[in-house]
Amino acid sequence: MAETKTTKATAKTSAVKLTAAEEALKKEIVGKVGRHFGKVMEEATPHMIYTACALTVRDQIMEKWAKSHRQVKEEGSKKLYYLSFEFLMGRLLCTNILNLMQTDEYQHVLADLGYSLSDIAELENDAGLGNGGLGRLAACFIDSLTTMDLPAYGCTIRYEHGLFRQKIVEGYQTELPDEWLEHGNAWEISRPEEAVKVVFGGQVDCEWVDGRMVYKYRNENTVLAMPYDVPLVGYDSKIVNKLRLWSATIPTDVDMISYDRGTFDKMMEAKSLAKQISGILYPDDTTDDGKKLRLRQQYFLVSATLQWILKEFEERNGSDWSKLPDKIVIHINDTHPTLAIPEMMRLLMDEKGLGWDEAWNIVTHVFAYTNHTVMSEALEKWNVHMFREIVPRIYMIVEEINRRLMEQLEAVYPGDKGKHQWMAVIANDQVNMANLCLASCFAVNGVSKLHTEILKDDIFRDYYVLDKERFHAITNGITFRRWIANCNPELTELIDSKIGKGWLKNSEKLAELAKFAKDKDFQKKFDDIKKKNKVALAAYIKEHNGIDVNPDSIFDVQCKRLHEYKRQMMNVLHIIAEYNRILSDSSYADNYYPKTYIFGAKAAPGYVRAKNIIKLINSVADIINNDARIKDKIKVVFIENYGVSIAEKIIIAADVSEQISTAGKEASGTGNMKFMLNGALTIGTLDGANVEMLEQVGEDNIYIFGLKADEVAARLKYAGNDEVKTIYSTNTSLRHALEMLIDGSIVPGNTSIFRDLYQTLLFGDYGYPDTYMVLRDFEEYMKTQEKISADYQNRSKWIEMAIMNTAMSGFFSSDRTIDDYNKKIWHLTPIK
Ligand code: 26Q
Repeated sequence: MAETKTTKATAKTSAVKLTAAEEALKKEIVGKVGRHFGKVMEEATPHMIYTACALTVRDQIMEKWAKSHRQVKEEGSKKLYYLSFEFLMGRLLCTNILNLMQTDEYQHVLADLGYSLSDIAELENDAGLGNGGLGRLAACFIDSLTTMDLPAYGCTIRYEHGLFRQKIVEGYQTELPDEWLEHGNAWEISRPEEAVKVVFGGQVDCEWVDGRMVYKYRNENTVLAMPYDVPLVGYDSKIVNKLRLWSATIPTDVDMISYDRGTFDKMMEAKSLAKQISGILYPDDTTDDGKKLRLRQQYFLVSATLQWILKEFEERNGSDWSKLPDKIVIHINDTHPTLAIPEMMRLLMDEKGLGWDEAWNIVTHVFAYTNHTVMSEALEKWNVHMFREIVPRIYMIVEEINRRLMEQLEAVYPGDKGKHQWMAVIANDQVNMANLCLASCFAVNGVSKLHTEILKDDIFRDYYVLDKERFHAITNGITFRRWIANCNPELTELIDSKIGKGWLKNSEKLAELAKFAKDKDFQKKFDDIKKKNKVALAAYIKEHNGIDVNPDSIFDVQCKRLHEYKRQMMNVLHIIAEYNRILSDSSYADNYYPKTYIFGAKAAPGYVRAKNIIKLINSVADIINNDARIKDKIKVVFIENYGVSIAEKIIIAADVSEQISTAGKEASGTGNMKFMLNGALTIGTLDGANVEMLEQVGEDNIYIFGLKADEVAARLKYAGNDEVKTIYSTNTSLRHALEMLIDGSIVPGNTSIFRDLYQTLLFGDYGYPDTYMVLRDFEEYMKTQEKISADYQNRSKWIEMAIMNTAMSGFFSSDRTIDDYNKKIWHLTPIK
């Protein structure tokens, strides 16, 4: 349960007389409380009120749903299935109400009942079925698809536990289970009639029967995939789409009558397998058992989804499978759902009786793949022995795909064994999932211009040169409905008052705001809203961290997954350097404009170094926040359990957005766009979508620094630490900050705790120092920060720049991204 305590307002806050429609809505809500919980309003808990509201919203969506379903069917529309292991939806009550255009109505009715909509909405647990950008992107996409009336389904696992809940204990991250379903999920509808079986393991025997190969399984394990549908409405749109969540359970037809030991044991085994499969997002995969579980999760999602897709197709179009590519497109969000490709081959051949060539011709026109990372450790590879053990029939198909691929490559590059290996689906006893996508998908895309260039020039180069047409650059985007309308209603209203409401659906219109950037009255209103949001965040920080922060200080924010390439480390080293300078240089101290550094980040539970960086941030915070000598000029805050809902509060209160990844490493970033939209200025490298932000907003309105992607790549080619040595010996403030990591001044008396962090920067893991260019970029970062502090004090100029950021962020709407995907890849038609 979300932690905010909501009690009924003692006096009615409503001053508004309800309209007839609002009276009817009120009756509905009161009725739900009675029918659903058997309570009268006086006895209802705030959580019951939340559920009652959600159910009234759901009813309205369901009415639209039936109609939309019929229409999609009648129009015979092509459909998109977006397969993703993550859907980071956050809360749904307010976005659904906004999308139904009923925010005022719900606000009035709840006020009349003595509650506030925003307090009630806080009671919803975040659907945190994801970890970062990739999962949130999926959630933004489904909102945009629906808003644009395009028929689409999101497909994922109904994890019992989403990403862990982070609790900071003595500065360290600890992980607690996320209990998002503890009070049920008001949005989902279970569909037991559409459950399907998914088969794992065992042995596969081949037999010729009536001139055709039949595959029979022995000693296999079967789980039942149970679908739960969450209907989704778009903003002021006709269609209702859905997110389908698959939950694993045991098949109900287990023979319990012959209750012999073997059956019982098998049932218990199946039960435990099922429980694990949809138990948790990202099980610990440092062990073989953990890896196997993750592979089972992958097969579970794709097998269930593919069976459903083919069944739907067959019901609508009969069994002319050659029509499949005209009627459906399946998008693979990173390589995690790649097994969908061989699974479709299996279903078409083994179940529907197609031959290899016929099936392959269909499959290679149905799947599209997005890559989200160039980091080698995130490019999935599976050990062939494990793969064969878990999904034996799928392994046979992957082997055949690889065999045919090798034949083709031999024809194109005769004898070039190195290239064959590099491009192979199976090589060195591993199944290479990205290569499986590259060998099978009709479209491949990167998520920003720069990222796509890197894919084409570097990691996917050999595939690119063989077929350039398939590769697309499609820059990510964010839904403006959640990332401004919902989370920053006052700014939304201010913008509406100047340029009308159209921009929420037609984001390019935001540019019209530019002409007010110098308008003093508009500047004041814009700044007042930022200040109000900062005051609210300061209150949150006081409540949760017990730290007083000054809302007039510069709120400098870095919130994102914790990773070395994102360089939270550079940010902390810089804070230490500023702190040292305030203590040692009185004229610097006198002129120092107060700053509040805000961090939010989860580290992967097995990523020890990332967890140490969290400890470092918290330890630096302890030292600085409690040092009277710096007179509260710097505050450092680590906000626990960063996720969608807290992001909505932080982003709108930021003055400065830290987007400081090592150039070439951040595929796109989407947090960067959310901050820009809400009028924060970016300090960033030329990486990912920052490059395009610069293009949109112009160099006067963004703070760019640091090595470029090609300069980083050049340095990574040659081991050698001359550059690092020179920096260490010449940059005294950096050296001093680094030394403090190991001289016991950050955790008093402890000289070992941050030694690994020190060591990796200066000497590296394999004798190659500073892999992420923290030291190389430090000086320029520091100078850029100084410029920001100076510029911030020219208030009018700063607010003008902030307004320009909001105004020029229209390009980053996910509606534009979806339009790009649709024109280049999916070719869906909006329902009429
Ligand atoms: C891989 C192998 C084994 C286990 C887990 C994984 C794994 C899981 C999740 C690898 C990567 C992810 C998530 C990646 C991610 O969130 N990438 C981000 O995607 C955003 C949307 O495109 C981009 O904006 C970010 O730049 C990118 O980091």
